[in-house]
Amino acid sequence: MTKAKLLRTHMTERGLVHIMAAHSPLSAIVAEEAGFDGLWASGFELSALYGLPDMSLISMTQHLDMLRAIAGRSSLPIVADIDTGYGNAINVIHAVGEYERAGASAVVIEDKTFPKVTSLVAGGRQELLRVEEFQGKIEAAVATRQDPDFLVIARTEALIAGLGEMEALSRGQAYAEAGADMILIHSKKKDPSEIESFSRAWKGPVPLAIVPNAYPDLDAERVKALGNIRMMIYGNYGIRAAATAMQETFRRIVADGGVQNVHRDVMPVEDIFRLQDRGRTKDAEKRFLR
Ligand code: SPV
Ligand code: MG
Repeated sequence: MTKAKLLRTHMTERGLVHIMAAHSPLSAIVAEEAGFDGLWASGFELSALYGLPDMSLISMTQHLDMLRAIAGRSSLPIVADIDTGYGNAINVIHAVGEYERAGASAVVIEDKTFPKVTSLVAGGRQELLRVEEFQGKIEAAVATRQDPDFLVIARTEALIAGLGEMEALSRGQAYAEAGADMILIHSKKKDPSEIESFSRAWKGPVPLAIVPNAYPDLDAERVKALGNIRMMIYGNYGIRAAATAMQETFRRIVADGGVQNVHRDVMPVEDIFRLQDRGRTKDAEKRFLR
């Protein structure tokens, strides 16, 4: 069974899948060990890793390199965040081919203009494409995939752009008609009311995906009660957790004048060896180094 088929099966059987953001193979391995159903190859996380804002500054090649490296070290299905698809429908055709070959099981394409501005930043410039143009991009993605189980997920930023629920619903419907397998509805409201209202009003033919970054109170139990959300993406928690841990540890080392205290609170290096799959190279050394 392909990973894409597995992801679809899990959504059907479990009702809801939990997808963790990753910005590196190490974060992906940690997510897999924690028990997530899949990985989100996040544009925000990779941008932050480079110390850059999430504004189409990271190239497709950089993102693909990350995804390929993750696919080589994790057995989880990967949902690729390809932003706007790197341009028009022609760019989408190229991107979908590359991402599927690199090991992605799904792509999420958002209906903003290229270059985009990250969704959650206050006062961000949020411009949406014409519906017909974005439908063309979805149709191009669907026509390009090789594996029929590879998911094409259309993300509408209508709520992010302040265009209201009616616009978000009609865009979602139009994208489903263009062949999207799911609609990702995003919101930057600090409470889940917009998402709950959209989800109740959604009568489209495909299920929904959400990214509860701005509205953390919407947990899995509440999501399941809404009925039509099948995917929860924890969009920036990998990089935020990593940055929190590094900030605290680095400050303590400076304050303490050494690592004499923090060493007890960070992962032992033996655990890093395990995450690096050191055992495999050890075996290979024994077998092949003469
Ligand atoms: C990402 O993780 O890159 C996302 C989610 O797209 S968000 O940053 O909340 O828009
Ligand atoms: Mg993104």
